[in-house]
Amino acid sequence: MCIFCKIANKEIPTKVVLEDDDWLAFHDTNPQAPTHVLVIPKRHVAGLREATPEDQALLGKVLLGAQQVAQKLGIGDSGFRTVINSGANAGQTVFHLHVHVLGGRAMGWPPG
Ligand code: D5M
Repeated sequence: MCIFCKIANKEIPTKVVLEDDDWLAFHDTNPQAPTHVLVIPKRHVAGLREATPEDQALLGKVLLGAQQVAQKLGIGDSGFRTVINSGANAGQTVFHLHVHVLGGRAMGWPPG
């Protein structure tokens, strides 16, 4: 079982921010901003490249979960960044779909 499936199943402890039946949000252990949370579907989807039309509703729920996280942690007004790394070249290291929610500082563009 992949590491984020274990987190979703509560087999690995993590700092949960929010969750519902379909998704879980938890603090990233290697934060790249003052606020850095990951939102994952509880059902395993390897990444955005592997998502199918059957995952459409789930993807929407995960994105709205990211919105809720930003509101709860107080970065909704100042602004926040959402990132999905897809594939090794983009920096994906965990092959269970996750949305990074980053905030609490000004962001540069383009990303590195
Ligand atoms: O992002 C994968 C992210 O997952 C990276 O920022 C570290 C984080 N990570 C890895 N293991 C854990 C655990 N156990 N808890 C919380 N966060 C974790 P990627 O886009 O794949 O590079």
